[in-house]
Amino acid sequence: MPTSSDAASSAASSLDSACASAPPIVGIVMGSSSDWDIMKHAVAMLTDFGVPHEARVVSAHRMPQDMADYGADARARGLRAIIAGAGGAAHLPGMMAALTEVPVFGVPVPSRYLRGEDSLLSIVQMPKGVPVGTFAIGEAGAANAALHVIANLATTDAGLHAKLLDFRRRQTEAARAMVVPPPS
Ligand code: RP5
Repeated sequence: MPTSSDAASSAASSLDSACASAPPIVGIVMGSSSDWDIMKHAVAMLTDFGVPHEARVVSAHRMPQDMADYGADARARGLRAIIAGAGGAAHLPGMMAALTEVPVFGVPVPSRYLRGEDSLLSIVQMPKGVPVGTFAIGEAGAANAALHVIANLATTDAGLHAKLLDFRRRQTEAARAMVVPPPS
């Protein structure tokens, strides 16, 4: 079974044609290209499931107008979810959530000095009224944000639901095949 890191390593080049040519329904934004090593795991998951998406750098503090424009246009462009990753004083997910009614899911990116605990608290502690669904720090958070979006889309998409069931089945089989101690 291909692993998510296999998929992630080829994420940039493996957008399948259906995914690449269809209008995106999921937007992935991140505060810097330095966030890509984490956020590529969300891209890889959406690519594997054939969910049309786009990925862009939209820095909250360095590109505030671009961020505002992205949020303002998101719903009209057909986006049904936005996955926003940022590190440090991670304003992007919360600001994006303030700018659109499209649901926003935040991924705390590990930071140099506080290992992403700053990113996590910045994203998760939204005041009441403007929610950001917040995921784990790092790679698992990015992959799970995508899986969460996929699960939501699958509630009204039978084909995507079948793919999600298959993903879960393969994951279960892989876990059942595990032995301890693990082979070196
Ligand atoms: C945040 O600052 C980004 O999301 C990134 O995690 C962090 C560092 O950005 P760079 O200095 O690497 O561009 O805005």
